[in-house]
Amino acid sequence: MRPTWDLFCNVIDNYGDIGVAWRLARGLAREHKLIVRLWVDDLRAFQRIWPAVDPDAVTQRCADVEVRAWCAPFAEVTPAQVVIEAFGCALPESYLDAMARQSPPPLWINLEYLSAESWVAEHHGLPSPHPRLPLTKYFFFPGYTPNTGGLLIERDLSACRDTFRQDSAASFWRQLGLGAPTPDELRVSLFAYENPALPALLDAWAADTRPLTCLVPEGRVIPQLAAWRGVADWQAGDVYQRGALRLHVLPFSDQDTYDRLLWACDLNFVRGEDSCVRAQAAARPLVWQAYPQAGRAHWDKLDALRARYVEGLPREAAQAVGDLWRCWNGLPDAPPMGPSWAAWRAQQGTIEAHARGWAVHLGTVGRLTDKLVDFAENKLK
Ligand code: TRH
Repeated sequence: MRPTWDLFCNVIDNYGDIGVAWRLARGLAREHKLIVRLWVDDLRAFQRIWPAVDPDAVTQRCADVEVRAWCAPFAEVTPAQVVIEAFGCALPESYLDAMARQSPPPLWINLEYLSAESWVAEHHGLPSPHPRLPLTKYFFFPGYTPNTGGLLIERDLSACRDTFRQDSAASFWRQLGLGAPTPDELRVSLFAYENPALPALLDAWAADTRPLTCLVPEGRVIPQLAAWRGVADWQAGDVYQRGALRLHVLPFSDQDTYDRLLWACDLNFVRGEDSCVRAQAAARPLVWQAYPQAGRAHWDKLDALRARYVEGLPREAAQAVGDLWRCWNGLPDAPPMGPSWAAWRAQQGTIEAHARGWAVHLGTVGRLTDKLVDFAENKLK
C-alpha cells in the first residue's frame, strides 16, 4: 500500500508558503506516486500561482493532488500516515487529537524555511515531543548541504530546462510579445519586495552601454517602478523605455511559466525562498533579495548563501557578486549601486560560467522530496 501524506499550509503573506507547499505536494505525488492531500487556508492566494485552482471548492484534484480547503471547524478526517506542517503552521486541535488516536500514530514533520546557515544541519531531523499527546514532531530543514533536508528541485528539472532553451525559448519570447534578444542585449527578470535600491538600479540599467530588457511580474514592486517612471500606475502589458533600459510589466504567471521566464532570462532578480532556488537551478546568474526579517536576521541568511555561492569564483568576480547582492539588500557596508552594477557587468562572463557549475553542484546536495520519503520510510518501519 502506498503511504498517505497530509500537507498543511497556512498562507501568511506573499507566495512562498503556498509556493513551497504546492511544489512539494506535486513532487511527492508525481515523482514518488504518493497519495497526497494538501490543506490550504487561502485558496485565492493558491490560485495566483496555479490558476486551475477553484478558490471556492472545498475539495478538488489538481495535478494528482487532492486539494482541500482548510476551514474552521476542521473537517472530521482520518489523518494520513505522514503529516507535514509547513513552516510551523499549527495543526487543528481536532486533527491532532485524531492523530493521537491512530495506532501507530502518524509521522509528524514540521517543514522549516530554507537557509544556507551552518546551524541548519545541526537542527535537521531533531524530535520534539508534544507536551500533552503521545506524538512526536520532527523538524525538517531544507538546506544546501547533504546533511540537511536538501532542495526542492524536480528530478527532471535540468532536462526540461535544457530542452526548453533549445526548442521553445523563441516561442516563449513571442508569447510575451517580445522578439528574440539581440546579440548584445541582456534580458533580466525582476521579482522583488519594495526596495530602496531599486531606483538606482534602474538608473544604472538606463545608463548601460548595451540594451537591457527587464521583465517584471506584477506585484509589490510596481508602485516603485511607476514612481521612477513618473506615472501613477503601471499595468501588465505596458512597456517603457529610458536610455538602454526597456521595462515590461508581465502578468503574474503560474509556477511552471515563471520557471520558463527564469530559464529564458540571462539574469534573474529573485526573492524569498522558492524563486531563489528556482533561479539557481536555472543555471543563470541571480541576485537574491532575502525576505526582510526583524532584527536584520535576513542579512545573516543572505551572507550565508552568498558565501556558499561564490566559493570557487575568482576573487574579483566573487566580490562583484557579493557587492551586488549586498547592495540590493541594503547592507550598510556595500558599495553604491552604480559601481556595483558596473563591476558585475565587467565580470559577467565568469559569473555566467559559475552559475552553470553551481546548478550542477546543487544536484549533489540531495532533493527535498527524496529526503522526506527516505526519512518517512525509516521512521515508519
Ligand atoms: O513570495 P515570496 O516572497 O515568499 C516569501 C518567502 O518564501 C519567505 O521566505 C517567507 O517567509 C514568506 O514568503 C512568508 O517568495 P518565494 O519564496 O520566491 O515564493 C514565490 C512563489 O511564487 C514561488 O513559488 C514562485 C511563484 N511565482 C509564480 O508562480 N508566478 C510568478 O509570476 C512569480 C513571480 C512567482
